[in-house]
Amino acid sequence: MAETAGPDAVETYRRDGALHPLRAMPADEAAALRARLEAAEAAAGGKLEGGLKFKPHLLYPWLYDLVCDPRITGPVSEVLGDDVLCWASNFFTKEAGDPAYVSWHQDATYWGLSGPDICTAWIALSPSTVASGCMRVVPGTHTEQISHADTHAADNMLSRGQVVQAEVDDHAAVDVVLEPGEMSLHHVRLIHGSRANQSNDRRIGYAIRYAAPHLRQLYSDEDSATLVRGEDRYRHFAPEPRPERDLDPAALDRHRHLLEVHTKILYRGTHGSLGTVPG
Ligand SMILES: O=C(O)CCC(=O)C(=O)O
Repeated sequence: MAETAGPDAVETYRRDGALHPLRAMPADEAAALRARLEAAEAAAGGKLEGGLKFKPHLLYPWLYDLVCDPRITGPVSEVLGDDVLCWASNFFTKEAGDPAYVSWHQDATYWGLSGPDICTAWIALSPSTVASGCMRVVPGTHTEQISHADTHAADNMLSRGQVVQAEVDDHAAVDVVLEPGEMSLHHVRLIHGSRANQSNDRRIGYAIRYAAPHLRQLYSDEDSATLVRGEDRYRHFAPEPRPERDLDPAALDRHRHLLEVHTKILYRGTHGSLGTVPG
């Protein structure tokens, strides 16, 4: 599998703030990952909710290996630079017929990071189609940060139900249709969202947030990230070890602390919560 986003990729990403579709792995590998996720969900008693939604790569070694996979980090490094940290990851899973949606937003809004050198790789583990509520992006909207309003609306999958305070031209939006094993890359300031899942299969996307190591966390003295490519000459983020096995107790302990740190960052000035981890 090519570890590159292909010719013109950097130019396209700079212009549009997004690149898609890119093949990250063969479909059968994506199916195996989906089966592994669904086994983890069955063991957890349902979807990875609450604290398990936060940086699950620090709780499941197979996700840690995925965020480090050169077939993903290679294309990411072409747009971010040779040195790449994984700052966070989470699943966006919509059940078949699920009314859950994602309002128009820019990721950078509540993350507290000091600059825009952050790129999400969104990996499809099931068909992400117009019917299943694929991600929709508005190309070229990544050039400025716009303020957001918190709605906390029911069925909105975002932490605060935040929505960008600007008129979004629906006709300018592009559907990011992906087959299992394909991925998209999007810029941290790109306006994007998604509609409900009207298909009869789950829509499972794994969003991995990659950042350049020169960035700093502005909302907390403490933050952490995993070096996935190159070197970290800045050490602004504490390193994160690979979990030894699914939900191993040492990893759960470390994760509980990081969850508290991130709850303070993401919900600064509010009483929101990212939830808790079991155990
Ligand atoms: O999965 C979706 O529909 C939205 C994903 C998203 O908002 C993100 O990756 O930042």
